[in-house]
Amino acid sequence: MRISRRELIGMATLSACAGLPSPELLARDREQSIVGPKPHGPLPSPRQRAWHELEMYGFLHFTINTFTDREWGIGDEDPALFNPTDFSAEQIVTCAKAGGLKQLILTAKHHDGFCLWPSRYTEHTIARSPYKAGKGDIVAEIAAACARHGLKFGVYVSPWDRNNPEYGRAGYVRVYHGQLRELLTQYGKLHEVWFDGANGGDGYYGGARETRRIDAKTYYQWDMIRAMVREHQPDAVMFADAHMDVRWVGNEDGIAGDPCWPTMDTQPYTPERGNSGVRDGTLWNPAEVDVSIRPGWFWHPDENEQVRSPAKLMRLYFESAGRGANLLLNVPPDRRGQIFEADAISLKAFQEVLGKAMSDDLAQGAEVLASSTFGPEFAATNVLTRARPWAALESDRSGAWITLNLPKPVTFNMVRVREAIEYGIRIDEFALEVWQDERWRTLARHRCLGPRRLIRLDSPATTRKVRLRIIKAAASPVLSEFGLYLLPSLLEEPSIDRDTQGMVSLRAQAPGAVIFYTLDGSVPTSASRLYTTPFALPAGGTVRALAHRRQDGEQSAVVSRIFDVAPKDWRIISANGDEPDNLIRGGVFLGHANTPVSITIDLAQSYDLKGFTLMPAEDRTPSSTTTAEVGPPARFSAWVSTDGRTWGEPAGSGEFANIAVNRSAQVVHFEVAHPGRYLRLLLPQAVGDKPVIGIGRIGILTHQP
Ligand code: FUL
Repeated sequence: MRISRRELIGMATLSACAGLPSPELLARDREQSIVGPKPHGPLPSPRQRAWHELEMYGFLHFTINTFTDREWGIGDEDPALFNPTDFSAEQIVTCAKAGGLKQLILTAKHHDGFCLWPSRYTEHTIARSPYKAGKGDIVAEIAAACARHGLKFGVYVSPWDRNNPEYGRAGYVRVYHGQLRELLTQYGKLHEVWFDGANGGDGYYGGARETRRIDAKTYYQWDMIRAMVREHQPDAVMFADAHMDVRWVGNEDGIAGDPCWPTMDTQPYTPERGNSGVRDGTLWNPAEVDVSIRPGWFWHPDENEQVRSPAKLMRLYFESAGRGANLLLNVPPDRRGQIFEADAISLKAFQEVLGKAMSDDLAQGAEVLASSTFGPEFAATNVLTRARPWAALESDRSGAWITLNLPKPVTFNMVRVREAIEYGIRIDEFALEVWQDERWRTLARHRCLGPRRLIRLDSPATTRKVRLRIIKAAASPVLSEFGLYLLPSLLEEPSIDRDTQGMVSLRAQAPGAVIFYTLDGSVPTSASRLYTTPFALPAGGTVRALAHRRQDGEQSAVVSRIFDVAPKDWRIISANGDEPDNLIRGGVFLGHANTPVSITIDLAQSYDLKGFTLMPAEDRTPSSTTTAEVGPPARFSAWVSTDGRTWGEPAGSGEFANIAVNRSAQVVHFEVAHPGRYLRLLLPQAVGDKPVIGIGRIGILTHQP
């Protein structure tokens, strides 16, 4: 069974394996800082500073999984399956660039072990695929296209290898180091090396088909890996859950904490601490937010209508990059080997709106006043010119302020402020204020200003004076940027929900918007049916909807949801755990401790069952139990019966890939449809061997495909 990234972190502090930055390194960084206020706390290395400037970049999840419709390959896949029909690194990189992505990280090797380059250390590579008759090298093609278009390039190279017969033994570590060296030396400059935390578990392992456990802290010899990366790619940051250059933000939903401190301490990593960072931590270890533009990491045809809209991408951007983290957005190539149209269009539209706003800094031309300045080189106007920062006197800490006095009233709805991080994280808490009706009005108040803070207002503010007031600080403020922008409005699409009785309700996300929808699969327009009240859809179907604002005629993207049969008349016949009805209603079902969960459901009538869906528990911290004890199920077996007594052979069995981290529904397709009225699921154990299995709602698949 897989030990997920979460469990791995719980078991071991990666500081020991990754190695902490040495005191010499920290001292050198300090020396490099220019004259001015004394730096405070840990400081970023030069490579980390360069990384912070990237702000937003892309992930390319592409491998055999793209062709097998899986999220995790087992490792037994035939390399012949890798056969993109029209691969185009040019198309991929130009789409990414049009979407504002400044770097691309490619899954050179995912957990199934298949290498997208002809590695000499294994036969399980692209050299044995039909792509370019075995002469292809996707890593080289993407690297070259990135270089052509001025994007930085990085590689994801999974430590866990479910194909390699030696995995778990010393032999594989040599293979892994060799593969890494090939990537570090053959493809030009790398700017990021991504080490996933999923380590060990079930796999093919050269035919052994068994479970192999490793001690992630010691097995891969992280000290050697670190030295190798530094030797060959000194400018590359290393990503790992904790204590490398860049930390994991703790979820795959695209959300950084507020605050999200770029510092950490040496305590064992937990996703919660990864999400918020540690204010007085001694390490500069900023968060990277990895999230996919679709529910899965790899391209799946049945997710083509679930691509995040420009408005949703904008929300993601503010909740990640806007809180000082970097956004790593996955745009997975499809089976042609290109970015799918819907993904490319959405990404581009998002970037166009953002780019348009950012091209006009409304603060330019302002007179800038401040509570104090450290000296002429640190003048307050530097927050507009940005060659050097503004610094207050060292005695001017809490209570310090900086004001933009605008020559004429300005209307804005977005503010961008940054601390000059080479001086450390100094500001604990700040407020943004505007001068209106002869007084200062507070628009926002946050902890941590940090490497980047983007404030998005619900509605635009018009004023001649904008002030940033430091409420609490560990050292005098040193700011590199203070800008005002007007982000064009982006109407968010409505949400579509269905209750257990099969009643569908649509909800607009913005006030004053109306909703139009269709049920026949066609694209809705403002001439489609107007939504007024919930409607019944118990047998399932496709709902497509958009929001429309009558005042300005603005329209949202179209959102689609495909529903299968609603659990209206279902009955849980048996389920060994608490709150069995939550399996139908949603919420959390907790199995009995240290016992496989067995669930039998009466579906009230017979269907041609093509598969089932299972939601990971929505609330993972029910009051009676802690997350340390509850985990989602790692595997399943499923049976279908016509009478609820005879069950025969399982209709399907397998693993729930990446369930420990991914919160979207697991979708399981049976190889062939099974007619029946009763569904039984057996869930033998939770990921990470946690004692209690926790799950949410269960659904069935009866529609095509
Ligand atoms: C996870 C992996 O297990 C997923 O497959 C994906 O690569 C994601 C970025 O990291 O932990």
